Amino acid sequence: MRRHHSTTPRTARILGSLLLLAAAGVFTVGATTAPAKATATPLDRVVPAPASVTPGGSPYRITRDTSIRVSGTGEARRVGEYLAGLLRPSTGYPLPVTDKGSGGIQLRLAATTFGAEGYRLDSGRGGVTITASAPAGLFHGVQTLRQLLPAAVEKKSVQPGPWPVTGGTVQDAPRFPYRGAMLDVSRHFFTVDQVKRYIDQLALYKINELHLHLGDDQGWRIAIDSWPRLATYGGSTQVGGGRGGYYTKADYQEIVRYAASRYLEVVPEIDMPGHTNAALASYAELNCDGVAPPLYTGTDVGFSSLCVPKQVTYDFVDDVVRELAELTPGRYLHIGGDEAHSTSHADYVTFMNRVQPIVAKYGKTVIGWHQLTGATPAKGALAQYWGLDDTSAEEKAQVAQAARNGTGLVLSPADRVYLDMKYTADTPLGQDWAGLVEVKRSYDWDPGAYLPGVPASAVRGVEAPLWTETITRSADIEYMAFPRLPGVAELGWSPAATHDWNAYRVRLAAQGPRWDALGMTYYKSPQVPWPTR
Ligand code: NGO
Repeated sequence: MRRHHSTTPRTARILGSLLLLAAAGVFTVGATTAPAKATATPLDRVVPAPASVTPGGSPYRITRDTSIRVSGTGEARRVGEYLAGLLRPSTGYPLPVTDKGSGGIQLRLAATTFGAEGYRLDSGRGGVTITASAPAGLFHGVQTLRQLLPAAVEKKSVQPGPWPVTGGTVQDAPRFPYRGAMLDVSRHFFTVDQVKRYIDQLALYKINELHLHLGDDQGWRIAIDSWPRLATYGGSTQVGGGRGGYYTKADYQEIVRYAASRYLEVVPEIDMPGHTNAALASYAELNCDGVAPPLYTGTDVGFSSLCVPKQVTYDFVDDVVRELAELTPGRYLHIGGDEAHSTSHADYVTFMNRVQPIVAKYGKTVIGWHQLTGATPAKGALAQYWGLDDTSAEEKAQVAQAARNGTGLVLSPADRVYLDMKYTADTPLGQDWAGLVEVKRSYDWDPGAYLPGVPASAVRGVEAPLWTETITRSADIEYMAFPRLPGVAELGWSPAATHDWNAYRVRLAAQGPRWDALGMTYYKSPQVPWPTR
């Protein structure tokens, strides 16, 4: 029997869970009581919630004899190697990746109806099979398998096991195609390794877009050969006056390559025409008065603007966009466009009318913050909404009108999903201009129905931005992103019918031991029933 897990009667679910526990040889009563021993995780205790879950049959147990079997393209094999790399340190098993034999863990590419990112996971006594149309689907299925294994699987040293996977079927595909996270590497610089660490954490929740905010008043972070001082001078500091830094082209390509290996597309952003002090400081000719301002290490916004009437501005933009597009296999190039308070409205419109075709000329699709809808968004452009629940009706109507005219939307409401907002007044990091955002608040809204007058088809997805005025270390990134980021990932991935805070908080709580095993920092929100040891 196949049933949608959100509509599964509670009694049937509890009974199913008891049977699973009994099958695993554990006699703990109650489906929501975390068993003390490593036992099979219920198939629906996964974040983001799978589209459909059908428990049943015997569990599979990963043992010393398990092989990882791959079919199809070289990419499927790479996903198999990635899975082996996850499982070998903690299981201590050899887990060879092979295209021979049957049983074990099988990654199968085959024609399916669940799209490029969907997958089916079948688990039974003989093995676990993940089937998908494309490697991205296999990769997402692997993340589900990972969460079905005990949290200790994430450790880097050999653990006792056992390593059971509950029997049954998960069939899954995303609700929205765009499920993003943004990292502001301008206010504080983060190294390639720090970005990779975050990418790995995002991949666990099936995030598929990594938006990098590469330029702002406080720092320019990407080498541009035709304007070298952008990086060497414009990148030489950060908020608070530290050393800053920038990515060489090789560094940046390494990030792009690593993200692709985790099925994330990198969306580079150069914020324009405002938020450009680092560029203006690097080249005097970009300023209307021809005078370069000093570097800036504060946190004010809205004071800088490229010089809209000067031709050199567009020569500059053309060079930057061309070089960035060359480094970008992804579809999008984000041009910012927020808080252009030092640019007149007429100049803003002129600027966007000249810059958007440059992005198109180099084969990329424009994304802009939603203020772009106050100009004329190019055909196919996406607008990223970062207003609040109580943003004015006029501003929301302007965004909705653009959406009705064909502009796609990515939703990042600041008082819901800005990861730099404090959880509570006591949160030591972050800001509170958009309010305090506890875990429930960031999860408990519906992207499909959030903005009035927006056709459902215009909503391409969600993104959780992390601005870094107060964030300097990986531990800070993690503390602000976890546990809110998985909720945003779930809003982007899971069917609306699965949305249920009370069920979600239990699934979220089960992630805590995994983050502990991974050595991650996170906020132990009192809204989440974290397991006690
Ligand atoms: C705003 C502003 C950023 C800040 C951020 C801090 C947008 C799109 N522009 O969001 O420059 O860093 O708030 O929360």
